[in-house]
Amino acid sequence: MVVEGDPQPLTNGIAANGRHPDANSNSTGRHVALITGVTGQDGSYLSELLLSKGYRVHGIKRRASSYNTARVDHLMANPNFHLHYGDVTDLGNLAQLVQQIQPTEFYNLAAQSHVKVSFDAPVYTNQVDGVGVYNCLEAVRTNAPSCRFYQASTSELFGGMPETAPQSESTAFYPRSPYSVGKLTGYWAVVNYREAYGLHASNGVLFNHESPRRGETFVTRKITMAAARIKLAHQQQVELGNLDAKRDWGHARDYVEAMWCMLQADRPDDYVVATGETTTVRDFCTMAFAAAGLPLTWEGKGVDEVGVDASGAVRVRINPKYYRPTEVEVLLGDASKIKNKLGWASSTNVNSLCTEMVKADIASVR
Ligand code: NAP
Ligand code: F7E
Repeated sequence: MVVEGDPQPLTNGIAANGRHPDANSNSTGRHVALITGVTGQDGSYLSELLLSKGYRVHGIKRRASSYNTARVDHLMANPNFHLHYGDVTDLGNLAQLVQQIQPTEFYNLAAQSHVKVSFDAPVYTNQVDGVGVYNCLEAVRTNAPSCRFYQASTSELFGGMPETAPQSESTAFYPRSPYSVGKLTGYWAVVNYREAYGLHASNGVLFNHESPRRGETFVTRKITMAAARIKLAHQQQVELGNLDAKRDWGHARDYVEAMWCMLQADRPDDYVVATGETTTVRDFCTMAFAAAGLPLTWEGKGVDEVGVDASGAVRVRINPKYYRPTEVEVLLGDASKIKNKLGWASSTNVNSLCTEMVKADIASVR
């Protein structure tokens, strides 16, 4: 598979009349998905899942100065996998792609997804995570109104005040970062397009989900990479922020199945997706270092707290630069609705998730 605009021949299948052969899929019954954020963690797992179900998968990737397709490189040779350049801030581009491809399912996974970074780039984050959702919805509404729509909403919407846990579809929203304020716009845009235009549009309110493909600056991956590198003597220690934050961590591979389930339902709706178990950052660290064969003990308090290994070496330290201006303290999801209505449940616990990530990171240390 080659991306349009690359110096190689064009193989994204858009014909001279501007229509992709998939534009006839609605009449032939073939499932055709268009995924934004295809190069991200979830985009890669979702592409694998849909290809395994016989879908034709089209992904939108941003132009970058170096290749950014590492997570989907293994899919490039699949004739049912196509990439197109685009950006969710560009309505014209999205509208043209939807018009040409006529997808039967649209998954909007694109986002500036880092909460801490959103405090540094609040306006940009809202352009992508808020206005970008409107662009996707408008592209679908005006060019393929029977296409089903999935929006990557987030547990960050809840704000994580300890008294609100466990959080479910009926928990009030209290966004605590520019990221979650942007995602709040996206969430309500989806509800509004469903009610105003009858679009089959659903929000997946997903709690944190991780994998060996997780971005390196999210806390789980930062920890599993550090444990692997310290084990193999490539690094001495790691600096973290708030060790007391609690997260409900599931596996991305399980969570993309929940996305798909939502679009197979007769009626669109909004669903919490979570494991129902919450773990502190500190305990995740303990788990990861144990999986690397480096059991940790914790000493000191506050910014002076350290994680020490059996030889007495300090392996984890606090650096307040990783604290956030406003923190989301406790996320713990109640996923009863999706279990009861769609039969989805998480199948990976945090310990197996963490062990899988550490093993993968040990295998890839060079
Ligand atoms: P990720 O790994 O950060 O991937 C984000 C994707 O969006 C990447 O492919 C990125 O492209 C793309 N992107 C960023 N800005 C874009 C733009 N302006 N136009 C088009 N594409 C753009 O995130 P993820 O963990 O897979 O999460 C997927 C979605 O779920 C995101 O919307 C995230 O906010 C949401 N979410 C994630 C979690 C979680 O725990 N993982 C939980 C709840 C919700 P590049 O590869 O070029 O950067
Ligand atoms: O932080 C704390 C940090 O950056 C988790 C995104 O996918 O999930 C993700 O957002 C916790 C926070 O994820 C470090 O303060 C401590 O309390 O891994 P994270 P996140 O902010 O929960 C939600 C559901 C999304 O929607 C987002 O897109 O860990 N923490 N020390 C740290 N976090 C980071 N990144 N780095 C540290 O050194």
